[in-house]
Amino acid sequence: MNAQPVSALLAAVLLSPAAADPAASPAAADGCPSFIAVAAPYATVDGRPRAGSVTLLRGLRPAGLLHQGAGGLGDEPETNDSFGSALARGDFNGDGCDDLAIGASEEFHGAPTPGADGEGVVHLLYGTPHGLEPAGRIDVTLLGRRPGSDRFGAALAAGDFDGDGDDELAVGAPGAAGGGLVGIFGLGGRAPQAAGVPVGRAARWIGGRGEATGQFGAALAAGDFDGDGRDDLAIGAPGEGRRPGSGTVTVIDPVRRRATVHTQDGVGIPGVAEAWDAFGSALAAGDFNGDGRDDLAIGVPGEDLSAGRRAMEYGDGVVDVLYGSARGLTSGEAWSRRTLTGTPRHSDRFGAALAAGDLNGDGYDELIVGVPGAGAVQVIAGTGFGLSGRHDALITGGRTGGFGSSVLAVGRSILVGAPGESRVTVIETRPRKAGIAPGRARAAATGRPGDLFGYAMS
Ligand SMILES: [Ca+2]
Ligand SMILES: [Ca+2]
Ligand SMILES: [Ca+2]
Ligand SMILES: [Ca+2]
Repeated sequence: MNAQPVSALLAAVLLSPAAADPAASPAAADGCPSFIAVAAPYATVDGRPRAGSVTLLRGLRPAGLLHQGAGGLGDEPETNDSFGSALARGDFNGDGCDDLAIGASEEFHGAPTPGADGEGVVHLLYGTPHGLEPAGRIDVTLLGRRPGSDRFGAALAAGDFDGDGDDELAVGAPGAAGGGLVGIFGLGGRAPQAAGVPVGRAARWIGGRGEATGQFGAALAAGDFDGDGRDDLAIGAPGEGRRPGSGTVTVIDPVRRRATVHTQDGVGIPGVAEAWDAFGSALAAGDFNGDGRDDLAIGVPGEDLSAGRRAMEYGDGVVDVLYGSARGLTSGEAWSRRTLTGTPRHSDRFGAALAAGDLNGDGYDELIVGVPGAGAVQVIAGTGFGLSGRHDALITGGRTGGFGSSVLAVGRSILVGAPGESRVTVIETRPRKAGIAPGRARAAATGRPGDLFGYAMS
């Protein structure tokens, strides 16, 4: 999801149970209970506002609550920690059970610096037959850096970058000095809690020029774009670019040390890089045309299409999609509410959140696009020819609360977060020849007002 600073208040998590729906849970390895994690980074914990908590759902029913200072997680819940700033699910220790990484991007290791962005920490939990168990913490010192206003843990992604069968963890620190930094943990059979590999503009093999407000690492997505059997990492830097805030996406192979920088001015990408487009503020990888290589969807929520007041915080929004090939990500296309159902408005922020998943089971991933300014989600069908605009579905969920600020595909259902109202809705889908038709919608879980329940999901 996008990294816009969250603003709100108070309160511990209050959960409303929902009906069991085992079909909507991801498959678990034998003996490991499956789970979905929902973050509430502004939840009050032990009287500390914005300390943050993460709710575990089983069968889409609340089944556990995680926060700092309990259950062996370590640390203490402190005001403004924002535990749950990002989530990633992966098998980090290679035992076949899904594990969970939780960012707390505003954590300070010592006394907080008033008004400054946090240093950040990431908590690891390993999946076991008894549920998730704490597996340590990682921070920027494991990249050989001293902590600063890094916001380490503002974005997370899991992927098997070295191809050895277990997942590595990529951690974004978009506030790190030099315009942002990404750390990759667990490469080459190392434990994810050991020293990681820093990836930033200062590295010669990455190239490009670091910009103080570039936000390199504000969004991350892992996918095998060239089909060589190892995942690649897409790194969004929505504040970088030729114009202020136009945005860049850098796709890297951290093992071979290769990098390609994409912008809206690049070959294969429609559109022109303009100020405040925020290209790369959301990313999702999926195989939209079923050729065995992952494709990359890039959110450009600040893109202008309609007449309307131009400002940093607004945009009609487009999503650029680059298709994978043996040479990596090459040809592209653009999607917007001009080419899909709906009419663009300057406050839509189409593409502020993205997810991919094969909702109808035909072998082609669908692309799920959050449109939080319109309180909507759009689903574009995957086909053998790629995404198809003739088969899109528009799902609306109310104009308030930011419905569509976060999205997640779970089996044949879609989870949609409305963090402004601390609400997560599950939308069932019905398969069509291409793509889906929306079915029943119901509340999956809710949190207390102001705790931003649903800000991130995994
Ligand atoms: Ca595991
Ligand atoms: Ca690996
Ligand atoms: Ca690859
Ligand atoms: Ca499909």
